Amino acid sequence: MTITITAFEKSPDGGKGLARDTRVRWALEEAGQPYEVRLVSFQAMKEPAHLALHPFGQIPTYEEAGLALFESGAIVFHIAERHAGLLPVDADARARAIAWMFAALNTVEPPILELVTVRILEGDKPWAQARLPLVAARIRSRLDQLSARLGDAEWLDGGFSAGDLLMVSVLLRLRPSGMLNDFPGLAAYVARGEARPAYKRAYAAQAAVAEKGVRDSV
Ligand SMILES: N[C@@H](CCC(=O)N[C@@H](CS)C(=O)NCC(=O)O)C(=O)O
Repeated sequence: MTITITAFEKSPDGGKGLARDTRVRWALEEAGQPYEVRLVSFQAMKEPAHLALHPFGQIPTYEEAGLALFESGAIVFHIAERHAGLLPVDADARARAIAWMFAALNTVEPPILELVTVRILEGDKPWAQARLPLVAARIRSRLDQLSARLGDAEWLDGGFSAGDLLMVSVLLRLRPSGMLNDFPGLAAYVARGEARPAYKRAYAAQAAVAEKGVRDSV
């Protein structure tokens, strides 16, 4: 059954892997599942055909046989449920890994997204400079807590899981800010995620879209 996901035709990050199709690609690579990608423009994302797949007109989406999904967390969870390697078999360990998936998306990602919002979308507002340190402090607080929990462990709870996949994906969004450098344990954790062959394949695939875009435009 062919799996098709959607991704930006022209990612605003220029192929740095920060768009959320990368986490879905990564999960599919970890699970050893081939997939196809339909690239969509910003305009196409807001048109009825795409809105039928994604009510908020965003990427990524996931289609497989009669199933269509949106929300990167739900998609990664679906992949992890259907294929071995991303969730432990033991029921309690599996529940803890799922808790880390939610923690990544629900507790750690929101303040990181706020930083992106205040820097890029609200950067020209008169209050943006005053708001920045508040948002940064919220992120630091979360990173302190996460770093304390991770300690010297390789992954968040035993072996690598979908919880780590999402947490690393979320933390990667901080790279442009340089904030991760103040948390060497977390920086090393992120580097371990990036060193996984499945991540490298996912990263290369999304980067190739951006590179092709540049080649086609010259
Ligand atoms: N919570 C959603 C967020 C999806 C999202 O924000 N996608 C971005 C790309 S990473 C997007 O499509 N942005 C374009 C837009 O919102 O118009 C998820 O995790 O899938």
